[in-house]
Amino acid sequence: MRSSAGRQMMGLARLLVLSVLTFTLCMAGADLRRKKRDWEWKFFFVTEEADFPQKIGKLSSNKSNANTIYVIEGEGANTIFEVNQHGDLNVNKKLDRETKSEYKLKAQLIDKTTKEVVDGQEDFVIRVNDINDNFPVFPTIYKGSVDERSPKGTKVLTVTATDADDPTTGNGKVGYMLKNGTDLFDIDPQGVIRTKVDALDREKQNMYLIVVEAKDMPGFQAGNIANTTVTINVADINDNMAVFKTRHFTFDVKEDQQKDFEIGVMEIEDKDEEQNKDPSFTMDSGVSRIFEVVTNQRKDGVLILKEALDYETKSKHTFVVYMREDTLRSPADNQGEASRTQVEVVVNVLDVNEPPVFTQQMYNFSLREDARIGTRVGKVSARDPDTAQYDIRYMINDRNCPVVIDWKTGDMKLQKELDREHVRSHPFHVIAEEITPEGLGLKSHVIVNLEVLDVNDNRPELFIYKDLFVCENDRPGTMIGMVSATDRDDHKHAFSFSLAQPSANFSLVDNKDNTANISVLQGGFEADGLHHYMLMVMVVDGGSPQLSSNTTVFIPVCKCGENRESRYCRPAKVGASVSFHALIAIILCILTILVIVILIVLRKRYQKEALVTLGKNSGEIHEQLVTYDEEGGGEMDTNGYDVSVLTSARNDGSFVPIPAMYAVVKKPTAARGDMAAMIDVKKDEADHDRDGYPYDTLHIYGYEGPESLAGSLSSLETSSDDSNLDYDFLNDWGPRFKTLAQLYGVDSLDDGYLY
Ligand SMILES: *[C@@H]1O[C@H](CO)[C@@H](O)[C@H](O)[C@H]1NC(C)=O
Ligand SMILES: *[C@@H]1O[C@H](CO)[C@@H](O)[C@H](O)[C@H]1NC(C)=O
Ligand SMILES: *[C@@H]1O[C@H](CO)[C@@H](O)[C@H](O)[C@H]1NC(C)=O
Ligand SMILES: *[C@@H]1O[C@H](CO)[C@@H](O)[C@H](O)[C@H]1NC(C)=O
Ligand SMILES: *[C@@H]1O[C@H](CO)[C@@H](O)[C@H](O)[C@H]1NC(C)=O
Ligand SMILES: *[C@@H]1O[C@H](CO)[C@@H](O)[C@H](O)[C@H]1NC(C)=O
Ligand SMILES: CC(=O)N[C@H]1CO[C@H](CO)[C@@H](O)[C@@H]1O
Repeated sequence: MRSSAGRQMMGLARLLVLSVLTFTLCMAGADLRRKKRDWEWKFFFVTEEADFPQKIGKLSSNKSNANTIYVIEGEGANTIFEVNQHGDLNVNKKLDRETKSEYKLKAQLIDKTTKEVVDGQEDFVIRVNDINDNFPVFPTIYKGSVDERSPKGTKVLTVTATDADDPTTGNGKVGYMLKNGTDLFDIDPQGVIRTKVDALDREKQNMYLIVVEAKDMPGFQAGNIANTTVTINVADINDNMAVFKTRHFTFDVKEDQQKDFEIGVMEIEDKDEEQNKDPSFTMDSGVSRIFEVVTNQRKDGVLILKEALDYETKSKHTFVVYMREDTLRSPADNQGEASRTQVEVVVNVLDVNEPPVFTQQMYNFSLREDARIGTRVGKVSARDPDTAQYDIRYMINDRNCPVVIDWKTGDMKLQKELDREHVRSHPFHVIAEEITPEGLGLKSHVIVNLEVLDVNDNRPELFIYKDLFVCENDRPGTMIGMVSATDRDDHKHAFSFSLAQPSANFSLVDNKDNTANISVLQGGFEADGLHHYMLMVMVVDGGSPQLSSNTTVFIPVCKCGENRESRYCRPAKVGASVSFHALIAIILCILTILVIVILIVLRKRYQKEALVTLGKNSGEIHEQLVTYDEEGGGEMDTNGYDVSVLTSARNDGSFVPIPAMYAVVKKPTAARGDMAAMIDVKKDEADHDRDGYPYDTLHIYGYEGPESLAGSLSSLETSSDDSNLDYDFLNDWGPRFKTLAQLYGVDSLDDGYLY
């Protein structure tokens, strides 16, 4: 609270003076002393920070005597404040007004022995008197801002210091003073800082630090002091003229630069902050057609190309660019530099080798579709825009182009026949290339469009609305149908219709609107009679030269109902409905399908043969096990096998193959009575049977008969005698049965069972 002992002493001295002053004032208002009941009443005052114990007053009642005592209660009673028998009120502690400025208490007079209340309870107040023991405080750091060139007296900011001391006294009041910067700023008693001049210049100094002092007891020399440093920023306005950095700008630009090309930057100088730079640029009208100046982010001038330059036309552009600022506060700080707001600019155009230029952006030519090959189409022309003026050669790099070009002159001729009904226009590119000594000349190309003009070269085609037929009950004059025509040529159609051959049965009326009506001339048609009628209609198109076509219209005769709905018509002649071409097409189709089928079959066969030669290794071969449990049921089984047949076969020398489920083998016709022949036939059959069972299928040929060496196993005939057997025939069987023949030959073993 207090800074030093010296200061405390001074403060105390001041306090004393004040206390006395206050007290005197109180006494002067003598009627403050209240007479109530028997109390002799008083205000009590105590000074804060005063030494203790200290008597601050006396309670007194005229009822007090030796037997009575004073009793107090309330805020601070008997702790801070004590009363003795005589009513002397003492303070036992240092008090601080800023903590508590008033104590409310009550007093009573009590009989010492009986404890009876002698004089009733009464309130009284002890006030703490202020001394200047607190310093002013600036609660925050202050920052302010003011525009440069602001008029004198412009408010910048307000500072406020607080003082905890009693605000009703000088102790708690605060006065302000600037400690420095007083040449530029002022502060008033309320702490408002204002400008004192109108010449603040951000470009000279953009910030001021000013010390503000706050002191209590304003008006007195004494008092407690606090100070703070206030920051005052000077804000920018546009008060500096933008000027060009240099007096000349020179730029080089290639002549082939496109529109909107950025030629260069013309730097400016402006001390103002960016947002307060506001230059705009102008040029003489002749120049502003070619060039344009815009500002970039830094507010410099950027020279832009507005139109393509041409070195050959003008190789150097010299002009003046003017700059001004519309929002400038005048007079500008740098008024003296006004001459630097305009600048001379030189743009040098640099020569560039440019590709050839065609005389037109695009060429349109047209030819009649009947134009002959070699007809002149037209001419394109290009030139070298450079000073070198090289010759040009022309090319068309399109093999399908119907036009050839003379490489030297650019003349074009037709090289293919045209057909408007096929392609209406032929767009193509013509390339022009400079012929330079080095070879690689620059190229450019142009689009040429060749339009094909129409010639009436297509005959009209008859067009029949709906089915045309005539009814048996049609009356003369009945309209049986309408025809029209189409034409692929491109002219206004004006078809005319007539009958190429006069008809006794029908009439044709040209409707003159590209249609014609066909009507019955005389009735009496019979569906069972003539198959159909034929009408030859001639159509002439309105083109030039005029073309016509004759078309035969078939009109069948039908049995009809009431409203000409046909019920039954004689079928039209086949030849009439199916054209010769369609017939050919159908036959061709059938032929093609046939050939394909044959090819597939052949291929299958070939594959099968390949399989056989490949042998068993091929995974394609299906091994098929065929079980032949075709053992007859014996003599008992007269259902499954007709034993009589077997028997008869044996007896009459014929044999009957047993029917097998799987291998149905044809009966060899010419093998009667000759087993050797039969085996040969079977072998041969098996060898050449491509479509039959796989080669490893077991074939069993049931053969039971007189020729079988095994004879009959049947018990029907048990009379067979082994001695009858003659094996000589084995020799006739050829080399394959040689071994057998040796074994069972005449002069071999006597018992001849062959298993
Ligand atoms: C005390 O003073 C009051 C008036 O001042 C008076 O009426 C009263 O009688 C006095 N009491 C005594 C005991 O003197
Ligand atoms: C005022 O005094 C402060 C502290 O000494 C200093 O920083 C500031 O620049 C001074 N201001 C002026 C305007 O002289
Ligand atoms: C401002 O107050 C500080 C302490 O709060 C002191 O050091 C400084 O000297 C004072 N400046 C002036 C100009 O009174
Ligand atoms: C060529 O024809 C096109 C469209 O058919 C047209 O836009 C163009 O202007 C024509 N050019 C010339 C040079 O006639
Ligand atoms: C041809 O037939 C149409 C439709 O039936 C009819 O409107 C038109 O009048 C006929 N034209 C003539 C010339 O009779
Ligand atoms: C069509 O027939 C008419 C008359 O018979 C004949 O004069 C004409 O030349 C024929 N037209 C054609 C294209 O055959
Ligand atoms: C039904 C009918 O009138 N038929 C006639 C059609 O025209 C031929 C001659 O072109 C006549 O012979 C038919 O009698």
